Amino acid sequence: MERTYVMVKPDGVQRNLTGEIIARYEKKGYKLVAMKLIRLTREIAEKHYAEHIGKGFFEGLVEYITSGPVVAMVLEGKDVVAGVRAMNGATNPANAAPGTIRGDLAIEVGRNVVHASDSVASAEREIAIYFGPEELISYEKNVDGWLYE
Ligand code: IDP
Ligand code: MG
Repeated sequence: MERTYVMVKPDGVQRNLTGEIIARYEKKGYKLVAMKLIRLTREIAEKHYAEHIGKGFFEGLVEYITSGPVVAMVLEGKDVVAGVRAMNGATNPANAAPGTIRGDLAIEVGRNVVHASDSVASAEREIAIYFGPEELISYEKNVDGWLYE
């Protein structure tokens, strides 16, 4: 089953949106297989956002993402990478559709409350940054038969 890396960013934690954001994924049917509250160091932030090093917004992004604790998690489900990206909405909340997390809960691109991996390859890379294999819990849920044929 596919997995993705998701993170409630510091603004989401500070604005007490952690529960609401996780609840949306849970209600959809995605399964939490790992979760923890952490504070990113600059080193981890640079690793996570390596593709953006050198861009104009990079320093602001590092300041933002290291400014307070984040809730890091791994979600599992069929096509979960694309599914969570769709639920999160466009990177800039100004362009994010109502009904999406960013469309409903955020205003500016530099405060867009949530992160999710953009591909299966990114998910594997990002999960490995934040979690050891022993922290990923595979388990059955009785609801699985009501979610998948
Ligand atoms: P994503 O989070 O939707 O994958 P990316 O393009 O990978 O979007 O950018 C990573 C993060 O960097 C965004 O979520 C946002 O917080 C921040 N960011 C991206 N573009 C800008 C910008 O133009 N100004 C300020 N922050 C930006
Ligand atoms: Mg990205």
